[in-house]
Order: sequence, then C-alpha cells, then structure tokens
Amino acid sequence: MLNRTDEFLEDALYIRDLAKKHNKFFEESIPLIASENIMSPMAMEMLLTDFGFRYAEGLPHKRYYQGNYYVDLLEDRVIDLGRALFNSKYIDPRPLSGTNANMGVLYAFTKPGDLISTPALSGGGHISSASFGAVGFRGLKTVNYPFNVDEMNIDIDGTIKVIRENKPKICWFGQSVFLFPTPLKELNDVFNEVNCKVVYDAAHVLGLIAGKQFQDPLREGAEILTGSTHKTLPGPQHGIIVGNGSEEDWKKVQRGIFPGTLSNHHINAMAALGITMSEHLEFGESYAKQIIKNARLLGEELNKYGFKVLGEKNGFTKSHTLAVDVSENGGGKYVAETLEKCNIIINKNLLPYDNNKKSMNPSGIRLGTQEVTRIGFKEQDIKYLAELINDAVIKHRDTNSVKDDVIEFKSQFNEIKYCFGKYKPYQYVEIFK
Ligand code: DSN
Repeated sequence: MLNRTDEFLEDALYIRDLAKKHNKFFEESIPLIASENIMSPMAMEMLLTDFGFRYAEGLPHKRYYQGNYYVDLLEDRVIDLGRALFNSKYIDPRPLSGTNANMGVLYAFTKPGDLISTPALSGGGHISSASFGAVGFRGLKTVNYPFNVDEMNIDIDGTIKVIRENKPKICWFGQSVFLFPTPLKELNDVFNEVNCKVVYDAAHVLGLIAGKQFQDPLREGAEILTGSTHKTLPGPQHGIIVGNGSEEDWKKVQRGIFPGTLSNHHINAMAALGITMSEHLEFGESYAKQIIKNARLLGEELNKYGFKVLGEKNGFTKSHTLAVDVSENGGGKYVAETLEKCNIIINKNLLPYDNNKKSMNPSGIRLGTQEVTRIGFKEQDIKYLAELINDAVIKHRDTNSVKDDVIEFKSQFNEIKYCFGKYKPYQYVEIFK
C-alpha cells in the first residue's frame, strides 16, 4: 500500500500526465480558436525563470522591495520595445491580462455611476465591457452601439447618435469577433463634441496593428489601447496598455494598474512579452500579412463549399477572424463538437442577430488563422483545411476518418515561424527527474 506521500505523488504525476496528453492532443490538432496562439522558444524560456518568483510592486527604479536590479532593467527595455512597436508615448506592461488592463483604465477614468458606450456582446463585444463583467464591477452604466450585419461592423450613423445623446465618459471600442477596422475617423467629430475619452480594446488585433496591417487606432482617434498579448501578438497570457494622451492621464492609468487593480505583476510573463515584441518588430509585418491572407482565403473557400460566411460584402474579413452562420448545418454547438471529434478546434459563437439564442447553442462559429499561420500554413494548406471542414460538416464524412487525415496533415508542421531560433511546437519540456 502507498504511504500518504506516495499517494500525493500520484496526484502530482496524474496532473503532469494530463499536461503531457494535452500537449500531444494539440500537436495532433488544427487550432483555430481566434484568441489563442503559441509562444516562441525564447519567450517560453522566460516563463521558467526566477523572474516568476519575485515581487516588483510599483514602477522601475521606484520599488517597494529590494532585489529588483535586473527587473528594473528588464521593465525599462520592455517599455522601450512596446513604444517602438506601437509608436506610442507610453506603455504599461504590467497588467496580468486584457481584462486587468481594461479594469485599470476604467478605474483611471470613471467613477461608479458613470456611463460609458460599448460594443454590444451580440456585435462581438468582450465580456469585460459588459455590465456583468469588469464594467459592472466598477459600477458603470453602459449604452451599446447599433450593429450593421451587412458591414459586420458598428453602424456609423447610429453610433454617432448614441454618443451624441448619451455623452459617455468613455467611448469604448474593440471586439472579440473583430472582422473589420472600427470606423474611428468617422467618429472623431462626435468624440470632440462630447469630450469623451476614447479607449480601444485591441486584444484580438494587437499583432495585426503592430504589424501595420489593420488600422492605427492611436492615429485615428483613440487615446488608449488595451490588450491581452497572446492572440495575434503571439506572446504570453498577459496584458498591456498603450497610451498616447497627456502625462496626467497616463499617471492615472498607471495608478489604475498599481495599486488600483493589482499588487505584483508577473515578471516572467513580462519578460516573455518583451521577447515577443522584439520578435514582432523583426517578423510582425510578414506574419500579420500572412494571417490576414489566410483568413480571407479560408472565408472564400468555405463560402465556395456552401458555408454562410458573414462579411461577404467586404471580403469576409480584414483580420484573422471569420464568423460563419451554421444554423443550417446543425447549429454552433453541433458543428463545434463535430469538428472537435476531427481534431479541428474552433468555438461556437453568438452572431449579431442571435437575440433569442443562448450562448451555449448559438447560430455561429468563430475561426482564427493566427496560430496555424504561426506554424507555417500557407495558401495550399488553407485550401486543404477548408476541404476537411467541408468533409466533416457538410458531407458528414466519418469523424474518425477526418481525424486521421488531420493528424497526418498536422505532422508536416514542425516549426514555430516568425521568431528567433527553432522549436518544434507543442513539445512537453521535462524538468522533474
Ligand atoms: N475569451 C477571449 C476570446 O476568445 O475572444 C477573449 O478574452
């Protein structure tokens, strides 16, 4: 019989085994979740360093703890890299996530009871800008922009009217289903008229903006960008705030992060972010171009097979993301689960007109090309991917047989691209002996 220590070791080994199996599962799958990505070898190394075990509350060279000599040098360099990547005055690389970044900015510029304008959840808005998310946590009221399904974007005239009538403290933009650039330039007059702050949650499209292939929100009317750093910017699960406004406003944002909404930041993740940003300065433009090329082609191919891909009028997408109405193909839940059986990983998603649908069984699915592009998918691979999706969903081919083809196909993609060094993705790194 095992003694207690051995029993607990079994628990630990069980957890480790789950991680190994998960890595293997992703090694053999085609990952199309629009909010995920994988890190480069050098960025991954950073997560295992002693940086991850230390405290560095405050700002570089003004810390509350000793032992931060190298942390200060690191944070200085990460800020410099961020400023170069986003062509901005200010960078705060401390938020632990995109939602944390959003909370810091809300804390800086609002008081409980204030009203802000936000994208509707049905129009792809993120939960942190909903009343049951971070916005509600700050006690804010919200008013949503109307959405134009044909354009798959906010309706410009309707949005001007909403802003003019409600005079929000912040006009908040950015979505989790983010197909087309936000028409910020067209809204500048009304921003000036109501004298609001303009904040743009760039999480999904951060790497496309930094790669100069989407829009340039800081030059189009936004004062602040927030984001998570692990989607089209292929870094760690972490957050960032980019600012171009006044120094006074920026100090409020910094205080919104610390001590407003966190104590310590995760220094190992911040180091990984620094490596990711240096790689994006080097490779980001070509990476972002290929992501978008792949997404548009996947939209065209799926459309040819008879899928109802939204945004057709504007070429399906100008980002990494596609939204597809699969209500005629069994619904979002059925399609997502069928594809999962084939090792093709996507998520079910509400569509703008899903007013009476539950988010657990919506009409749509969402797909993103950023991770497959990262491991080398080019045009011919995207065409084959569309064929596999068609086989599984429209032709109802046996899921096990599609899965065999997926595993065989995926085994050809053995290198993380657009980064320094070489590494076979999804490998488990053993330290424990
Ligand atoms: N939940 C993420 C997404 O999938 O878009 C955003 O935080």
